This record gives sequence, structure tokens and C-alpha cells, in this order.
Amino acid sequence: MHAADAFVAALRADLGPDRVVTDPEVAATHAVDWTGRFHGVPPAVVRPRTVDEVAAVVATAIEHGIALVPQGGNTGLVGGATPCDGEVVVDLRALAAVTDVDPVGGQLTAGAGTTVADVQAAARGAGWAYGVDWAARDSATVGGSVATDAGGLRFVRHGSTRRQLLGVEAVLGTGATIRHLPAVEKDNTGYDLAALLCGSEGTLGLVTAARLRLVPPAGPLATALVGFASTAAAVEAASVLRRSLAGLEAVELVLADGVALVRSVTGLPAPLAAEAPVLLLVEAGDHVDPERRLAEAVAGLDGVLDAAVAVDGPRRAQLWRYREEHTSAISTVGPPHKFDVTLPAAALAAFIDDVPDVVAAVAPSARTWCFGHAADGNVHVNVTGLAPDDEAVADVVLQRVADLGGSISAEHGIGRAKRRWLHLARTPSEVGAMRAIKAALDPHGLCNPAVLLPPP
Ligand code: 2HG
Ligand code: ZN
Repeated sequence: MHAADAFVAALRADLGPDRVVTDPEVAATHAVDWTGRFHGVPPAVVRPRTVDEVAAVVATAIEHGIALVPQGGNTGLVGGATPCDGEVVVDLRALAAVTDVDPVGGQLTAGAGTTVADVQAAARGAGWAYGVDWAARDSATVGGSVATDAGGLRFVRHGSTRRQLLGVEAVLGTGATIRHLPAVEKDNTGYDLAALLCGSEGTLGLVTAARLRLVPPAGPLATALVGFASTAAAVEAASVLRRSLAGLEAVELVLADGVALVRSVTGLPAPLAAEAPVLLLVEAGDHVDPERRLAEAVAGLDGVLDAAVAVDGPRRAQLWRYREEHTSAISTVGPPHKFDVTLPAAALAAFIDDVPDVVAAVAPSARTWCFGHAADGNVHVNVTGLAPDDEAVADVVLQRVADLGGSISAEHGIGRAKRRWLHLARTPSEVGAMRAIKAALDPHGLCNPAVLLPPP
């Protein structure tokens, strides 16, 4: 019997037939990443409901030599959860319980399959907030956000997922289950395995639950869309706001061509009376009069062409749409190649201005779209009009980022898309240390084998 068939038969006998799906139509829904760029044909999709069932999946995979790709909401953008090489998909969405909510200490435990939106709702229900948020909140899951150390729209205020993480429960590639979900926030008891698994992209094991710290809820929020004459003025404004505006929640950057695309897809009206080549979406709270505080802060910035400030929910939501609809609007042009890069603050504006020419030099008919998290130095360079396996654009864009002292992945992870360029961000001895950790925790090499680390 083929190894995958033996794996399926053994797991069906152990967990029950409904936990192991081989129907090609169902498997196909797990076989393509969100961008449509990466796809595969998984022999099966496994749907464990408990950590013990995940442990059974891993034990059976070890026994039969089957590689596993963990998957949550499948909103990843770098092929990190796509079974391109015939791996079995482990769909963790059934592990969706929020438990042990501590309304006094501000913590909760969330199963890997809990959506980010459900964590946010549970936090709100306990009088707190969750510090991480991004547009895919309704489908992206805790497991995926831990595996990629997801950043998102509130990084400037609360940092990325790793900063929220107090502990994890996971099944390692050894087959061992580790569980450290502390009820306390200060905890110096040796290796921080949660921080290690965070950003490991499923290469060491499968995260089944996370203990998350909550943050104080923001007060009433004000949101501004501010048009600038240049990228340099917008980036400088982001720095000024970080220093001067208390309660800053978000500083997001969009460009005129991206806004025009979003408008053509959504039918939204022009955001401002004046045409602006670069816009910042700024959100701040924690003030007695947030609208006045934000308007005053915006009025003090250089290079502003026009601005709109809102405090009521529907108008704020509309301003956010000019930013949040970028990902889906760009995907209507074609499957994009995504580069979620970070630049040192001093290099960000020139990079954003130059990168379309860097792309055009090797792909004249491609289109380059830039938007992102201005306060974090993180710009999302999306390139449409490329073949799925085109590597020339990645070569020049990621090299430019490395030359400027930036990082080739700010928040989406390395996945399959960028593993060949890991050397631009990590030294040979660092990659060697990562391989040693992988060999220790995934000795059979079955945990998401084709992501993050380049082929030896
Ligand atoms: C965002 O910031 C996400 O909206 C997606 O990280 C970015 O689509 C992208 O490239
Ligand atoms: Zn982002």
C-alpha cells in the first residue's frame, strides 16, 4: 500500500472516518493559497478536534513518513500553508475554543483554530482588547498568526503576535506535546518555547493553543486620512506622529494608484477634495476630545495637501476601506507576488519611490503596488503581471531591501515564496542554528518541510 493510503487507513481507524477527508473536491479547497500563486494536490485533509488528536496525527505521520502542512484560515500570502509537494493538510480550525479567560489579569487561552476576530470579541467581553488586528481577522486563526508572528495594523501600538504570547500548547515533530499556558505574565523559567515556535511557520511542530496577553481597550478613536505632496513628507509625518501623538493606534500608507484601484473595485468616492500622491491613514485614541487632538496633530505636519478627520463609526470604517481593500483589489488584477519588507525609517521613502523602477528594469510589463504600515517601516510591495515562478523580481527587490539594511519579511513570514532569499536576512551561522533546532524538534523532517529554511 502507498504510504499515504496506509496513513489515511491508520488515522481513520484511530480518529474515525469523518476526521480524514480524501474527497478531491474538499481537498482542493485547501490546496491553493490566498493569492492563487501556490497550489498542490494533498492526498488527504485531516481535521483533528483536540490536542490529543493532533498528537495522534503526528504519531501516525512519523510512523508512515508523511509530511504535514498545518493550515488555519488559509489567509497566508507566501505559500506557507499550501501542500505544494503532496503533503497532508492538517486543518486546525476545529480547535476553536476560547478558555480560561482572566478578566482580572487580562489573559485568555485560544485554540489554534480560533479566528482573530473571535479572540478580539472574547477580549472585549472581558473588558480588554486584543493588540493584534488586520483585514483578514474574520478567517485568519490564532495558530497561523502565532506560526507567522503576524504583525498587522496595530503594531505601532502593541507590537506583533510574539509580544502578546505568554505560552503555547503544541505537538512537536518529535511527537511530544508541550503545554505551557501560564496564568502569570512575568515568567522567567528558561527557554521561551512559545517565542521560538512563534514565527517558525510550522517547521518545528503544530501549535494547538496559545495563552495571549490582552491590552487595555483604546478610548474613543479618531481616524484621519491625510494627503501629502510626497512620500518623504508622509514618512516624516509618521515619525513625528510616533513621537508626539499619545494614543497612536495606526499609521498606514497608501498611494494614489492603489486608492484609484480600490475605488474602481469598490465604487468608493474620492477620499479627499485635493488629489494627493501619498496618503496616511492615522488613528488615535485615549483622549478626552480625540477629534480635536488628531486634527491639531495633523495641522502641525509638513507637506499636508488635504485631510479628513472622523470620529463616528461608519465614517471611520469608510476611511479604513481605502487601506484595507488594497489586498483584495490588487488580487482582481491577477495573482500578485508579495514582498512584505521593512526598511530602516531613513530609507523607506526613497525605497517606495524607487521600487517600481527596480521592478520595471527586469519586468517591464509588470505593475507595482505599494502600501503598508508607515510607522513600522513596513511596505507591502505587490507585483502583478508576473508568471507564478518568476524569480527575477524577487532577486532585485529583496536585494535592494538587504542593501538598504531592511528585512525581507516584516510580517507574512518566509514561506515558500522567500526561502531562497533567507541568506539576505540571516547569516550562515544563524541558518545553521535554525537547522539544528529543526533537527532537534522535527527529527523526521515532516513538519512543513518546504517552507522557511532553504533546501540544504
Ligand atoms: C496588510 O497589511 C496585509 O493588509 C496584507 O499584511 C498585505 O496584501 C498584502 O500584501
Ligand atoms: Zn501588513
